[in-house]
Amino acid sequence: PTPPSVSNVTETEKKLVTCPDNPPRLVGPLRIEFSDPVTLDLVRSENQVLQPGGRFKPKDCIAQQKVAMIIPFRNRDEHLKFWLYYLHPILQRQQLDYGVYIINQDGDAAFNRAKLLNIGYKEAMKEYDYDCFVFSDVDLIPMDDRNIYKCFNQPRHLSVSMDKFSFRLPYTQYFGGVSSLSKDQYLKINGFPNNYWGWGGEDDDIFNRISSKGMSISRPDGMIGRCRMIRHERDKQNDPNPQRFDRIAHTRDTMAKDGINSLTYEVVKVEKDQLFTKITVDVGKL
Ligand code: UDH
Repeated sequence: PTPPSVSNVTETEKKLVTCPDNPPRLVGPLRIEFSDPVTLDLVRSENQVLQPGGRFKPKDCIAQQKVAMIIPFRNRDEHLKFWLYYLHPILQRQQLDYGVYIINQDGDAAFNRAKLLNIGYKEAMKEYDYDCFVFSDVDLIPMDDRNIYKCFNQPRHLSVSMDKFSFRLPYTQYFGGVSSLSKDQYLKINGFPNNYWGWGGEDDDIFNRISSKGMSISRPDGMIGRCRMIRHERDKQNDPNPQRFDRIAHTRDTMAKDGINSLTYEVVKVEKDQLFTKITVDVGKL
């Protein structure tokens, strides 16, 4: 007979098994609309299971993955409320062990989306042993909860059929909007570029990094991958970057020295809300 084991694990924890591939409480297609504004207090009251910083773990099984949701952000509070309102319940039904990180660019210099995503990776890793990273624009909401916000064998593009592109991929190599990379996949491409200031190109650079390392893009099917974008005008300090075409043409030469290995920034403030961790950062300027 085996001797009684000495451990701190409680009886209930011992019985937990890994969560299934098909989470049982998924509902499929969702009604997503943005006509009635939501408040953070409403979202907080509907998500009382969350731990400070927008953290969650399923209680009836052990999550397959520990996922950091990384959102590049500046001055989009209205969009963020909708994102939190829709995504928290979806991510819980998906039985993920997750945390939500809002990476807020301080100041009003040119916006730098990819650098904010790198910072999100770095800051999230300081907090928890995440093995998967979902990088999501703040204005994109999935229309089907079977589009699971986790990592796959290959880097995943999740926002494959957006309403603004008539529910089609704008081009085959498109990797913008919402994507996921495991820690290994992310490190294999040295993270993302830090020098795309203003709008555009950084997502194509990431695609180039992935394909140059011999990886391919995984995608959900077009129905499950439908999502809505909250309509908005172009932000201040996010005009199309005229250097983007030149930079994309040289990803293979630049990626080894520009990425997570060359990232520099200053943390200005860290705020822990029930719904998210908001990290305000100085990313420098062009
Ligand atoms: N973002 C911010 N604040 C900014 C700029 C960008 O939070 O000032 C973040 C946000 O998460 C956003 C993402 O970066 O979802 C991508 O930026 P974007 O929404 O500007 O890019 P997109 O391609 O839109 O979605 C481009 C402008 C379209 C103008 C259309 C006018 N009719």
